[in-house]
Amino acid sequence: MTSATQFERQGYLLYKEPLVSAEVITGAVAGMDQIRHGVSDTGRPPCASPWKPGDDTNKLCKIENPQFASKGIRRLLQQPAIGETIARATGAEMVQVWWVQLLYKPSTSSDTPVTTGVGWHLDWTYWQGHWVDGSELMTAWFALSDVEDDCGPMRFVDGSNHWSGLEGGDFFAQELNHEGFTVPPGEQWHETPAILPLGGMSLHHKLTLHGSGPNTSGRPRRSLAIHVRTEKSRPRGNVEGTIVADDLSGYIDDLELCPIIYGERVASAFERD
Ligand SMILES: O=C(O)CCC(=O)C(=O)O
Repeated sequence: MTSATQFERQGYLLYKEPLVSAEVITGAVAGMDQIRHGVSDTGRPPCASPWKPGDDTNKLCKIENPQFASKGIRRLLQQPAIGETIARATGAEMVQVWWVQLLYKPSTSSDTPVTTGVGWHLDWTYWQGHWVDGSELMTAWFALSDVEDDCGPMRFVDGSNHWSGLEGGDFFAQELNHEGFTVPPGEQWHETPAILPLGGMSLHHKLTLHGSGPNTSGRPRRSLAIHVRTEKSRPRGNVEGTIVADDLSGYIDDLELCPIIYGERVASAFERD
């Protein structure tokens, strides 16, 4: 089965071999640490974020668009292997990064209340106000630490990208409880944890249900969620009524911050609806 067929069927793929050099990874990890301490080496801060330097270090640290503030993270995003891998999985002619989230999940003790979980959700819930319906959008989740089963890996629900009518879900929910979701007749809820080495990557579809539990490994779980699109996507012109504060498709004309990592710029994908 080709990677494209598998991605289409199950809604995610796991790449268990490091995709980029150790030097590039080290630079991105250093960038992540700087940003968590409020330091930028580009003269520009990241976007407004749920977690800011000085906030509780026991909570999930989620910082929006860290590549604005770190050359090391920008360098990682520009690695051709990432774009080529996504193009193989999707058949895309163009792959562009349009938003990035830095995710640092600290280790917590198993007997304290969970503050680092990510509730079941599908990304489209958060993106639909910013991209026209049918836009081809996905997330490459790049591991900046080894992610074992006790690190609170992301968990994907196999084939849920084909389940119609799924609604709700909450990234910030702390319980991985799926009672609120209706499994369609003939389907089963089967979860796969994204166990990855440092430098590995998962790729998931905008409609694939995913979430993650606490990290009890004694080591931080580090990653970048790199949100990408293909030429089969178009930004909406109007973000009124959306459920997130920032304009998620608002930076795509800045190719330094939102690099095209495979193929050439396709003009129609930049026309606002
Ligand atoms: O890192 C996690 O556990 C969840 C990340 C996520 O929801 C995403 O990358 O879309």
